[in-house]
Amino acid sequence: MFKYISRRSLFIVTGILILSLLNANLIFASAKTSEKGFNVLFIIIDDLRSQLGCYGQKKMITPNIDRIASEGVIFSRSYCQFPACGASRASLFTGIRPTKSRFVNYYTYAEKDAPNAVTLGEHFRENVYHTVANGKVFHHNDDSTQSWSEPHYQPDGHWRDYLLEENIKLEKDGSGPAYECADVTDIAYKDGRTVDKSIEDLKRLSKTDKFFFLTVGIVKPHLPFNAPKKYWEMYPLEKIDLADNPFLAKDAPDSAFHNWDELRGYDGIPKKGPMPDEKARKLIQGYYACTTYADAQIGRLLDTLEDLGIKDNTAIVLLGDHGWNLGEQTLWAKHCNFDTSLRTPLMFSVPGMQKLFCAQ
Ligand SMILES: [Ca+2]
Repeated sequence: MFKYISRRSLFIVTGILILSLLNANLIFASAKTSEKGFNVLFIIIDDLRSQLGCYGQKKMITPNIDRIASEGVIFSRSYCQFPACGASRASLFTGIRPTKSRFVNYYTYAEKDAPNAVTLGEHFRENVYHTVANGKVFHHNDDSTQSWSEPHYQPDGHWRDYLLEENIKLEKDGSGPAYECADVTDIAYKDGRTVDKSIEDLKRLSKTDKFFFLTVGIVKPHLPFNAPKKYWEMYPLEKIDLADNPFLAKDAPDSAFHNWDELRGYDGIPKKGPMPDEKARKLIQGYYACTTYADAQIGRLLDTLEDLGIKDNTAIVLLGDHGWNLGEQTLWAKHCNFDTSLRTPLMFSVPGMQKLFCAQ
């Protein structure tokens, strides 16, 4: 049985991870031959809600994330510091809070807003770890590159990653759709290739004499909700439930709400007014499909740890950068201070960690 631990903020992730390693005298392990050390596989997922089986909800199919949770510690109330990619990640990886002038939007560069901060990756690198970043880790690939022992890997292709010709044309003409269902393999989309690269890294790094800190940034379920057809088919449209609170929160100020501009810009989305129910249902289906696609990629990483025989000396951390609204409080996207936007999963699976965090 996994344990639930409540925490109020993702801000503490950096501190918890580093302190737990220090407490176990792991940071100072000089080489992989030390019995006290272990590798770290750090998985960060874009825009991931806490609507997972391991959080007691059954709407999305995520057996691999649930697998990590079942073997470790799950944080039942973890919240991001800022509900947008760049600012949240900059705060997370520097361990520094946002202010009115620091870490203020999705486009934040950690190294510009906090030039003297030691990043999490940098700290590992300075303490005998080999550090690697694949996919979306910081919001910008060229942010805080001193964190990594080798160049940051990003798969080729446009970030919106359409595969269907009609959608590529729409994107060239202005803006593509908010979702895509293509009958393709997992590696046709970028996250599959990020994980391919990460699997090769695991094979390579498992043979070296240094521990590794491997960060893998999975972009889905970020918009647009593009995923292979087989994941869409796991969620029949007629069984998709709409949000049960699609109304303004009582007594909340106007500033609590926004016009979900991130989503409005996509083809086929109304430019103003509420989301039609059928479109809402399709978007929720797409978000779920993308989450299960992301989960399947994580499963490939977990299987590789087992195949290589390094699971027992590898700590796994999984978290999202913030949540996402699927029609709750009239809202879509993030960028608000409601629970659905600020809350995001956080879990650790570390050899021996239950002794560190949980009193049985
Ligand atoms: Ca994000």
